[in-house]
Amino acid sequence: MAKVALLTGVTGQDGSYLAELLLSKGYEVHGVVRRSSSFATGRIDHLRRGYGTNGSRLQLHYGDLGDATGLRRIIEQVRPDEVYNLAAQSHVRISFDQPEYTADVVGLGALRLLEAIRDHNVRHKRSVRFYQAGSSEMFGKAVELPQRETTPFHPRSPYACAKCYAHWQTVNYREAYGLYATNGILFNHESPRRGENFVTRKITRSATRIKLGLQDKLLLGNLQARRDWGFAGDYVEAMWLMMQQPQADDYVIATGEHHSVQEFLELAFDRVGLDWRKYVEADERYLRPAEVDVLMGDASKARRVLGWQPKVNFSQLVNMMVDADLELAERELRTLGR
Ligand code: NAP
Ligand code: G4F
Repeated sequence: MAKVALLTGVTGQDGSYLAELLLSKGYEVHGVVRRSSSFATGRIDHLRRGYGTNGSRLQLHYGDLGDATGLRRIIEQVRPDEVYNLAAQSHVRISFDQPEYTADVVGLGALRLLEAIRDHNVRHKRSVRFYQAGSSEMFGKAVELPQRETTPFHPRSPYACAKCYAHWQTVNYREAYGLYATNGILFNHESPRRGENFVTRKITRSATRIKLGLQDKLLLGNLQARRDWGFAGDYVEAMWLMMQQPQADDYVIATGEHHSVQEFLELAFDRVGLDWRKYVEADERYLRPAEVDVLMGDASKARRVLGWQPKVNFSQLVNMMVDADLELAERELRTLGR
């Protein structure tokens, strides 16, 4: 019998890579999508093509992390073996504009799923496994560098506070009810599928559009912030590995290197043969009320226990994203008939 996985956030960057990975492993995959006035399934359409005719094992269900009844119904219908909670209002800057909504979806959303799984397990004598998409943002104001599983949290945004709540509820359900509930504490991970308002994708999209004359400048905030950037495709493998262990636990997933936003800019613009200084302007709208200056993770526990390590390095990641966005910009140019 194929294992059954349920993914919230299946339409997001990580959801799309994880769905691909699980399908390739023979899973039956179910995804939760929220209703919107236009389709949000662009990242997973290639996995759904022919559904109903060629037996695709990806099925979608309307649901929302704000709606506990709906989540419970989906879990009852799908009867998953593994639930990956990837859904979130995941933009840190925007969480300062929408703190209450962010806390509801990110913090209480995780609790709604945990409660639904707890009841489902008791009712059906099952042991559904739960993965919580935790974030290095929880470390926030660096107490130590690199950050590891034992580093205390010091969240610096409504988003990070909500992720801390979800993290501790996940630990609590493991300890209180014996749930197989695991926290991945993932550092920044990017890809050509990254949302366009995160800094890496904003840079690669702009550099390539500027190169082709589709845009003339790029407005950015703090260029000195430093992040530990990896490739999303590598990071979803770590999520799956965490869910295959005999015991649930918490793991940091990171590359162990940190680079500034400016270094990312330099590499991306170099790749298309441009000098970023001629095009980038500072815009205080992109500054945050509280900034996280530096994040860098120590993933030695994941390496030791899960046998996980990243395959794509920083410059390969930048090049992969620039090359994909150059193709996208060329398509845009053709659509404009230029
Ligand atoms: P993403 O691209 O922003 O995707 C977020 C997903 O959540 C989308 O599918 C979105 O649906 C869905 N969603 C948002 N609000 C929802 C709601 N109320 N109910 C149901 N679904 C909702 O994020 P990502 O980069 O893939 O990240 C995946 C998870 O890992 C997130 O929880 C994020 O906070 C966490 N994380 C990410 C990173 C990173 O560097 N990428 C690092 C650490 C942790 P729509 O498509 O409809 O918007
Ligand atoms: O790309 P960012 O928006 O990512 P951030 O804030 O690090 O959060 C991402 O990674 C977290 C893991 O650590 C996830 F939990 C979270 O969901 C998300 O995926 O910003 C990175 C840095 C920040 O210091 C920001 O101030 O880039 C700086 N930055 C400078 N100019 C900018 C911009 N960020 C954005 N989004 N847009 C700018 O114009």
